[in-house]
Formats: sequence, structure tokens, C-alpha cells
Amino acid sequence: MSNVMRVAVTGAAGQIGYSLLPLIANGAIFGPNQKVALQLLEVTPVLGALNGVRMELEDCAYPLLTEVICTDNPEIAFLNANLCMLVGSKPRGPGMERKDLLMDNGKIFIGQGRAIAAKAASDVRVVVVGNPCNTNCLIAMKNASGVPTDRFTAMTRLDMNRAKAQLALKSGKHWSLVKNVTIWGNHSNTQYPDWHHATIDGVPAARAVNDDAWLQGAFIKTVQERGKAIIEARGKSSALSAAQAACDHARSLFTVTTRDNWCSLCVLSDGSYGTPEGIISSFPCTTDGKGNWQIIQGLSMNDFSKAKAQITWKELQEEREMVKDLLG
Ligand code: NAX
Repeated sequence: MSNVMRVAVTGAAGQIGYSLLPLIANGAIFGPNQKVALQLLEVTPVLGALNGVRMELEDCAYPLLTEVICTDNPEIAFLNANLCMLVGSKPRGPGMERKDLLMDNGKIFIGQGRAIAAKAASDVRVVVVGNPCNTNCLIAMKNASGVPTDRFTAMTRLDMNRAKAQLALKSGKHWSLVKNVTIWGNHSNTQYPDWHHATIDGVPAARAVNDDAWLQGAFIKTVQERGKAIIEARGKSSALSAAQAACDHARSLFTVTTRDNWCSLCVLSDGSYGTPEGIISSFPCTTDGKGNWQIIQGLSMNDFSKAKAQITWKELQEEREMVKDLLG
């Protein structure tokens, strides 16, 4: 790794940003021995608030943090960036259709994809968090001419963490003992959290939980609708858990992840498991610790899993169709 890893974060003055930046500055992605510089992007009207965040970061005097750059220019934010965390996007307004949200946000990710291609470091990795994150990721990737497509990933790590927590709570075991949960498809309420290969303290999850009706019903629904439940309870969308998940996702790219405890990443589909090609879909993945991932091959999928996965893959195809004019 470089002497200093340059991490660009968009939407940095937003609520996820406020939880995410301290984690990055404290070594949550690259570990306790790697210096980091933060390159923060916001829209122009929010630069004042972003400057306040910069002041607070300085006031933390983090040993690992070398520099904080604040800008409204993507070409400055992504300059020599090794990791770009694309968090900023427009929230859905009242009465706004899904297509309007896709189109409005899509335009942001065209510009950011181009700026990454023009300015980021040659080893850049991109993590898209801002929603609709799968399709935003596809748009950024398609507009980042010359950047290999496997550098682009979108986040279902929060969904995976939520699924692990639900399995742990149901089985009375600690969540650190839950392994190999897969999120398939879209980061939306069509996603399919799949427990069939998961283990809890070394025991197959289905045996540890011993409640198939719960797994096939309430478990899936709780994970799919957790975001909504948080908004109802808190009055705001998930932020600290989203920030933690974004770090977990990026850390997985830069540490080795094996088949014994895989991670879910949204990556460009190559048709594995019957997923339509050319969408950004969540898959079970391993990583090599150098920023590279591989889709795990050879897992069995029963008819229940196939049917659930089809629903979310279809939604991703529909999203891609809606933004086809933005795909470079
Ligand atoms: P906030 O509205 O608090 O912050 C978003 C920030 O992005 C704002 O400060 C805004 O000014 C900025 N922004 C908007 N357009 C921008 C642009 N073109 N360039 C740079 N910055 C821009 O939202 P927050 O709660 O932080 O959520 C951020 C995004 O994460 C949302 O799209 C949200 O839906 C998404 N989420 C994704 C999750 C996932 O699992 N993939 C989970 C959490 C979260 O819902």
C-alpha cells in the first residue's frame, strides 16, 4: 500500500458521512498502521457545513489522518484517490417516482464516473453506497472509461450484517459466530437474504434456528424492511450501521476473505448462478486483500432460493432499462 491511502468520500457532510469519516480516520478500513488522507466532496450549498466537519476532524487530532480536503469539484475530490466511497445522492422527494430518482441520481454518477476515470489513482477501488446503489454503480462504471469494471462495487454489507444479527438473535448465539450469509440481488426490499449455506457456531443455520417458517417468512421480511423500520423508530434513515457496513465492505476488499467466511458484494454480473449478465448484483464473494474479488462458484440453490433471486434480478434489469440512456 502507499505511504498515505487517499480516500474520497462524497456526500461527506450527510448523516452517513458524519459516522463514516471518524471510522476511516481511525483505521477501520486500512488498519492501525496505515495513514489516510480524506478528500471530501459535497454540493456547493453544503460546503459551509462540510467545513465544520473538517474542523471537527482536525480537532480529533487522529494519529493516522494526514490531510482533509473539502471541495465541490469531483475532479479535486477524486485526484489520486485509491478508494472512492460514493455516498452522496439525492433522497427521494415527495411524490417522486422510482424512475425520477434513478434519473436524477444517475446524472450525478455519470459525472463522478468520468471524474474518477480522469483523476483517480491507477489502483482505484470504488464503493457505491448512495441509493439506488446498484444502478448508480452501473452508471458510474459505464462512464468511467478506461477503469477496469471490477473496480466498481456497491454495498449490501449492511443487509448482510442485518441478516447475521437476526440469525444470531433468533438462535441465542453471538453474531460473530454467524458465517456465510448471502445477499442476492438488489439493495432494495426485493433483495434475498439467503441462509442456506450459513452456519451459526459451526452448525447449519437452519438446524440452529430450527424454525423454517420463520426463516422463509419473518427473517427475510425483517431484513428486507429493516431500513424502513429504522426510519419509523428513529425518524431518520440508518447512518451509524450504514457507515460501519461501508467500512466493513471496503475492509473486505483490502483484507483476505475466504470461503469459510465470505462477504456479499454487489459486482458486475458475469451470469453466475443464472443472474442476468451486465447488472450490478449482490453475490457471495471472496477477496484477495489487494482490492480484488471473486464470485464464489458452485453453491447449490434450491427452488425457493432461485424463485426469490429471480424477483430481485428482474428488478435490477428493469432499473437498467430505465437508465439505459445514461450508460455511457
Ligand atoms: P444525507 O441526505 O444525510 O446525506 C447525503 C449527502 O449527499 C448530503 O449532504 C448531500 O448534500 C450530498 N450530495 C447530494 N448530491 C451530491 C453530489 N452530487 N455530490 C456530492 N454530494 C452530494 O443522506 P445519508 O443518510 O448520509 O445517506 C446517503 C445515501 O446512502 C442515500 O442515498 C441513502 O439512501 C444511502 N443508503 C444506502 C445504504 C446501503 O446499504 N447501500 C444504507 C443506508 C442509506 O440509506
